[in-house]
Amino acid sequence: MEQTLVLVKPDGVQRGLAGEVISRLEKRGLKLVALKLMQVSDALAREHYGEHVERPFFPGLVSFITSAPIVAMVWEGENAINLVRKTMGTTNPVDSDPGTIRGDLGINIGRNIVHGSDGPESAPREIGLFFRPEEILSYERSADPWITEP
Ligand code: DAT
Ligand code: MG
Repeated sequence: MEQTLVLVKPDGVQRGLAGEVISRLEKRGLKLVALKLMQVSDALAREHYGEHVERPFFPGLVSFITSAPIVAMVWEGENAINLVRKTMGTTNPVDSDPGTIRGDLGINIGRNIVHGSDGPESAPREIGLFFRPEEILSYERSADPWITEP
């Protein structure tokens, strides 16, 4: 089953929106399989956002993501990567549709509340940066057959 990394970024935690993000993904039908509150180190931030190292916003991005605790999670489900991205909304909240996390809760690209892996290559790479394999659980929910046709 597909898995994806989701981060509630420092702005989301500071604004008390971690529960809101979790709630929206739960209600969507995705399954939470790993979760921790953590402080991101400079090294982890640079590795996680490595694709953006040449961009002008990179230093600000690293200092922001390391500035306060985040909630890191792995969510699982059919098409989990794409579903999380759609539920998050576009990168810039100014363009995000109402009904999405960023479209309902944000107004600024540098304070867009949430991170979600963007594809089948980045998801396992990012999950591996934030979680050891034994921290990711496998379990049944009684609602599963009511969410996904068996
Ligand atoms: P996403 O988080 O939607 O996957 P991304 O991977 O392109 O977006 O960028 C990572 C983060 O960097 C993004 O959530 C916010 C920040 N960012 C992206 N583009 C930016 C820009 N033009 N100015 C400032 N921050 C930006
Ligand atoms: Mg991205």
